[in-house]
Amino acid sequence: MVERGHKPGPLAAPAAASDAPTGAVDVTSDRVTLSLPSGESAEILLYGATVVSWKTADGAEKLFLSDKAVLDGTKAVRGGIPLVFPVFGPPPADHATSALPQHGFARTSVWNVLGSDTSIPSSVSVELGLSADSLAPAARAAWPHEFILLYTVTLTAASLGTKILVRNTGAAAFDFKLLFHTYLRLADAGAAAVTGLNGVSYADKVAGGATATETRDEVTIPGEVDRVYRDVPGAVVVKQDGTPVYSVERSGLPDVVVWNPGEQAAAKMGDFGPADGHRSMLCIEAGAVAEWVVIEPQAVWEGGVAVAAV
Ligand code: TA6
Repeated sequence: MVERGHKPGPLAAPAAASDAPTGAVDVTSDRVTLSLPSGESAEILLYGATVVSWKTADGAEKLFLSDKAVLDGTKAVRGGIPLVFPVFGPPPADHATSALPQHGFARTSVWNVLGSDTSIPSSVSVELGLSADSLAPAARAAWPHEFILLYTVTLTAASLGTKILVRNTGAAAFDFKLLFHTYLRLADAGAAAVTGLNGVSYADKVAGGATATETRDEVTIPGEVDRVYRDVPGAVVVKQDGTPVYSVERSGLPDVVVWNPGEQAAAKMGDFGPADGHRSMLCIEAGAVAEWVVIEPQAVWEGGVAVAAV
């Protein structure tokens, strides 16, 4: 079982292989900060294991965080990288997740710091854990499965990696969906495009879930977009004004959700700001969401994504 450490202390860094300066991991009561000697940093709240900041060496913030985001642990964070598990979207009434809130409990549970790695200068990582016995009673009652989630966030000079391992520690199989709900920061979503989706079938949630096949090399964001692309074959690249700015590479995660609320849906969210914030973000969400993943007792499942700022 993953121990619940209410007040994690500083973590001992393993000895460096050379005298080169290594990255640092700073743990406080509510968050973990990763930083590299070259200037990059990332911040992860223990609430939801939500990555709320990722900065490149020049100090540029790469994630969108709403200026109305609630960060006190009373509501899922609007922005950064919320973790969606074990259900994506509103739970189906006829599924074992039916009593859970939209997108499940991972993003609203308090995670534990399990360890960190600063052994090489060019990379720093932290591992967070969540298990059935550390869930809030309401979530435990709503979804009574035995599990462990191990979540590793890795910062390098060029990328932010997020990798998750799910282990079924119980005696019965269960099924789940999982997704990294990554809010990328953009200069102007209206002049952005997403490549890597041509020929891929998708469900269009704005059109009531209608399915179709993408025919464009460059998917643009003229307003509200909410599409679940299924079995995306390779990397997805986000362009700003024709220039690639992010490359998203996945392993073990077949699907990609492209979401921007547009002006009207953004205005309906009490925690979304500023008013024109939808223009500064685009969610490119890597996940396993088109189908339920079945995990047998004691089995392990892994998925990960690396976002490179290019
Ligand atoms: O992943 C896209 C999506 O499921 C959208 O349909 C949208 O409503 C969004 O997530 C945000 O969900 P939230 O529960 O965070 O308001």
